[in-house]
Amino acid sequence: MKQGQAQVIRLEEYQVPFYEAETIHLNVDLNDESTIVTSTVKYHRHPQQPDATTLALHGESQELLSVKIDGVLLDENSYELDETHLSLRDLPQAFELEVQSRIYPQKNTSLEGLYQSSGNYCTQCEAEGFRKITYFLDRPDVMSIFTTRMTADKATNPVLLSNGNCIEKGDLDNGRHFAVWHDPFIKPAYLFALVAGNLSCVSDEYTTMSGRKVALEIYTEAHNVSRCDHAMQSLKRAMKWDEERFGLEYDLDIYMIVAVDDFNMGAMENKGLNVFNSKLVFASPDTATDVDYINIEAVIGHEYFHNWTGNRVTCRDWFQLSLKEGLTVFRDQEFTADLHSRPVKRIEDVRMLRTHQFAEDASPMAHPIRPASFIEINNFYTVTVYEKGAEVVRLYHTLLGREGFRKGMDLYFERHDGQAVTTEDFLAAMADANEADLSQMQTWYDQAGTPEVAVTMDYDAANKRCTLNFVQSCPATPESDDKAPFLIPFKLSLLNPQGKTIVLKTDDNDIAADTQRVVKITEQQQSVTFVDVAEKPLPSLLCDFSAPVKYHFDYSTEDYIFLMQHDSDDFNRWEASQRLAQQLMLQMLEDRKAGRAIGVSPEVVNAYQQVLDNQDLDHALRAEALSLPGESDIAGEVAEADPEAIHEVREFFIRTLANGMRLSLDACYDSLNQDEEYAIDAASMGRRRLKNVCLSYLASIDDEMIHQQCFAQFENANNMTDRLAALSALADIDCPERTKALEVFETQWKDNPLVMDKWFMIQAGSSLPNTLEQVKALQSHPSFDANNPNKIRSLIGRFAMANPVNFHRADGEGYTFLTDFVIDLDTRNPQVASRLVRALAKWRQLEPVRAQLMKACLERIHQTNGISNDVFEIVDKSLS
Ligand code: B3K
Ligand code: ZN
Repeated sequence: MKQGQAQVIRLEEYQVPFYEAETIHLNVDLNDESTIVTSTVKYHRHPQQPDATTLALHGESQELLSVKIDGVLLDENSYELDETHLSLRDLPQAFELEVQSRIYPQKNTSLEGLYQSSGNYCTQCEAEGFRKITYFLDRPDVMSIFTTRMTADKATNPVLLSNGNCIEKGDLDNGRHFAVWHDPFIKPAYLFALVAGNLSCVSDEYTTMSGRKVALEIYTEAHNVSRCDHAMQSLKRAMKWDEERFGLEYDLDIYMIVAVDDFNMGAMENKGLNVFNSKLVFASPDTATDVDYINIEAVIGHEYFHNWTGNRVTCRDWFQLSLKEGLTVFRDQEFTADLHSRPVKRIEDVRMLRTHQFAEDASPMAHPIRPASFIEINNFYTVTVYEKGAEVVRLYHTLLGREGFRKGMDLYFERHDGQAVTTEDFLAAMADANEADLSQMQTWYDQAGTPEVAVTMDYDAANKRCTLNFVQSCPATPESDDKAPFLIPFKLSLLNPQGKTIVLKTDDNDIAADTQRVVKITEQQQSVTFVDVAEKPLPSLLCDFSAPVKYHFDYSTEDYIFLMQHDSDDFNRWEASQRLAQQLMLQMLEDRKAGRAIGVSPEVVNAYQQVLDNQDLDHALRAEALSLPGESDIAGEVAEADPEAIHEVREFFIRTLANGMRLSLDACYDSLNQDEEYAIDAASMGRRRLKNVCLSYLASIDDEMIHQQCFAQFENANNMTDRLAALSALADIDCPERTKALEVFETQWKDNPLVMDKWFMIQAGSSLPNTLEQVKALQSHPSFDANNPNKIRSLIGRFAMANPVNFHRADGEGYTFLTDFVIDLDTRNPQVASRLVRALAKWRQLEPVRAQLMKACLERIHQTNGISNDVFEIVDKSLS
């Protein structure tokens, strides 16, 4: 049904709205069967639309009860109503519109608009969920003052929350009560939120830099209050950090966070009333891993930082999504880097960008960080808009320096506070504040694809000159084949044969002389020459990953080993370990295909062992260097990928390293496997990380003693990080300890849904051959819930997105399973279905037999009657 209807929305067709909404009063009457929403809005004609007399309000999934203009009831002939709009005509310059409608939150399985989670009411309005609550101009450039009155049964819904401040509350007849909330800041409808239910509150307080007291409140179901401390402390750290780093202070008297179990994504930055997926709020050492702790802090920070980058200054339209998301991700990355280990954070972010965003850029879903068109905006909350968007923001920071960047941010807020703006406005603020010409930055917003830079080096020994030549290109992507050159800040250094970085000078008077240099590549081809280079150096390229590009340089194995040992840039030392592993595994794949024997040289084993043994390097960085590129990273580098071959080669490489480093692995594991009190600081997390990397290497060796060692760690651990690491090592081994550990875990945690997510995830990610059958069986487990996004992501998502060897089973059963699941889920929750179906999108990168099987599944979905716009868009783009 949708195929014919799917409408493409284009950036170039943007028009200012005909009318603006000054104020909106919502009256929400929550009842067991249904909810009656009355919205009263003061509209006036937009100054740039002097001739407008019509207004098409967005609205869907509701029963319209009445429409009044300036108090006069309209009859059905005076407006038009269809599935998505309420259209009014013959309108005056200004008027008050009252619309009443009925909605059914209890039946809302899409988790968009007003819905229920564990019996409590909550909302999700971004991007276009408000239109499922009432008829309104649901677009981000329409900003209004919101006042919300809620009425509900007091016994079942003692807590009634909305944005801003509570200005009135009281009891009503029949056991009901009411509350009125008023938000003094103008905002678009996507930032509206309402929560009602039986929730407990954890409260605290923060005093801002100007001395104002802000009440901090986290709302959860009663049994989780003891797990909110980390979230609360994280919030306070975020508030302080934003004051110190960006001079930004919180603006309301209260900041609330509500944790819910059913949520389509991570969290939502509604003004003064964030709604969070409970997995990003609750933490205790026995239930949350180190990664969970860090993620909670980062996401609490991210949503808090949106108060300025997103809420105070918002997006003109949804094409500008990266304006708020890329910038806010950049801010949360910096928050984590400032509070913990900067190099480790950078490594993790780059790993994530490469694995997921580079893959997206190479897929049929490739889009610029500011897309030019979409069918369903929910499909564009992507790693490109978020993570590549953050990298583009980081480019300004690299080009302008910390102070220049801050000047740009200050000007951006000075100019645009209270406005809905575009990425051009951000670029202009950065440029104007620094009197810099940044016009070429626009290319990053308009062109998709991962730029590639081919680097060569010429060394002129006679004149001691070293020239680096750069040639940039960018593969064709759906929006264009012919790309203009990007502005690429390419940070580099040169290592002399003793492994020391040399001072870089382009001529004798070079005042910028330093051991690292940011070369601004602006042309398709460009060179830079350094003088006084006494001996032929080895370049260390793209230090700190200074731009989201791929580069090629003809490094040998020995070069990488040299860089692993000597590079003074933490990031690039890690990078060398990754590129070496990648290069070797790609070679092994070719050897295997050609029927040649595969092997790993003692020099290579030794290089990784030296990293492991290097006491001068902190534990986390050693762990990162030993964590090799994943199977999907390798798949992204080959044509006609064969997931089975990739899996075998990678396992072989790890096993060979493990056997070769056995003594060091044992020694390192033993030295780190000490009884220590659990703490969430960078040093303790680093120790656990390295210990568990050692354990996972050891587990690749088929040895009964090691199975017992894993089980011992599983049993004795005093925290979830160690326990889960042991369980996940066992998950890939067919041994009695595996079965026992899974049983013990299930018995202990069957009543904790967030911990059970981990139990599902571990099994869905197993490389053992019967995993698909296990996943199917687990769908009937009492803890599984096919309507809960966390459960779906843990079991089905993990299997389809992060278990290549089993998802890509040669018989195609993995694809069939996912396809059936997606078609069924789409009828209830299109957003989550549309995330899952992306697993099929990269069919063209697979070897022909699997590619055809995947394509057939996509075609089956494409032909299914009634699929949502969400799923249709992904499937259609994947096939075209
Ligand atoms: N802004 C929300 C994401 C909304 C997703 C809507 N499909 C969370 C965030 O990025 O902070
Ligand atoms: Zn965000």
